[in-house]
Amino acid sequence: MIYNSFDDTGLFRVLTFLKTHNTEYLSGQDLSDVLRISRVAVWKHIKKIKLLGYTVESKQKEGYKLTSNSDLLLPWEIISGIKTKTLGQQAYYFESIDSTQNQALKMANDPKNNGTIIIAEKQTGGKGRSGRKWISPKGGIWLSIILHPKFDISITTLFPIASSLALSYAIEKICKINPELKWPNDLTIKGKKVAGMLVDATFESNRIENLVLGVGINFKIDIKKIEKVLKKTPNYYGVASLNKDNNAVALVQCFLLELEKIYELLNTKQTNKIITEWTKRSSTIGKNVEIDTVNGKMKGKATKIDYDGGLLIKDKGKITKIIAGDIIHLSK
Ligand code: BT5
Repeated sequence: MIYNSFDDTGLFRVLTFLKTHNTEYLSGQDLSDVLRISRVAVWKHIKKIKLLGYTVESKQKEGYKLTSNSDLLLPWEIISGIKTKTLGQQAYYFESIDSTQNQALKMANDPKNNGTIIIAEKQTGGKGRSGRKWISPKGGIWLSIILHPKFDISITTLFPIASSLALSYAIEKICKINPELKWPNDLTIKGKKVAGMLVDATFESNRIENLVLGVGINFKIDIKKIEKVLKKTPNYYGVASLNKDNNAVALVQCFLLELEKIYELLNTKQTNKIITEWTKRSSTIGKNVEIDTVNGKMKGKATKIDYDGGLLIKDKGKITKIIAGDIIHLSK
């Protein structure tokens, strides 16, 4: 099933009415009269609203009352009260999809979709970087964001780094956990991966036409189950989950707001702040690392990130800049 944040469906109208009258019981007949839908339709919508995780109490002869909200990242919940100007102002939610990234890529060119987000409860073909797989069961936050950026093509590689910083701000604020940032764009807790990012960019002559940012957050997932499946996969180094009684909607809203602020810094060329703040939270800088690049493996000490997010590695006095690749943290 697919839901969006803008169609005025019967289900949405019933839910909104229940929400705005949640101190009283509303009879099926009243709902049917006010919303001009049949009583059978009212009953069907209430059944679905319950399946979506809302608690609706029903009392014989009195009717229905909404007593608690859903934990799901439903599009109308995301956009309600969100403080962003563009990001997440339009949202789509899939109960199941192959990959939110694939879906977003299909929609990315349309100017109307700048800032649109695609969220899924679970993905059957979640994608990592370089053709790898991303395990995405129910309980995680799997989303893609479409962007039509103004910033220069030369800092495209800084964008995923900036996005991981935005997510760490949001996790700090909402979950009261301080994740670390592993180059290029992973978030970790105690050295294990709690979130990953993926960027697909489309270029037109010398400008970025659109970017699709895919974000996978292990919000409330069974770590052991996933670790078993992943043990032998490339770039695996353990799985962490936020696993607390946090509010997923609040986390996504906060992330979108932080991302919008950081995106504005990129658009106005204020990249120093991004680099400084990323470095403060980085578990990579200062470590001896091994890097797997397209040109083979190399070792060295990670000294800093450059203006475009490239990692500077020092080995026997020689500095090499790595733009893309996977790193393994060795000792300090
Ligand atoms: C990433 O790739 O970290 C990018 C992950 C992006 C996922 C989001 S979910 C929403 C959107 N739609 C998509 O289809 N994708 C994006 P990479 O750095 O290549 O890491 C992939 C590696 O991480 C795998 O080879 C596994 O070893 C490991 N892995 C897979 N699933 C994981 C999970 N849920 N938690 C931790 N590690 C995982």
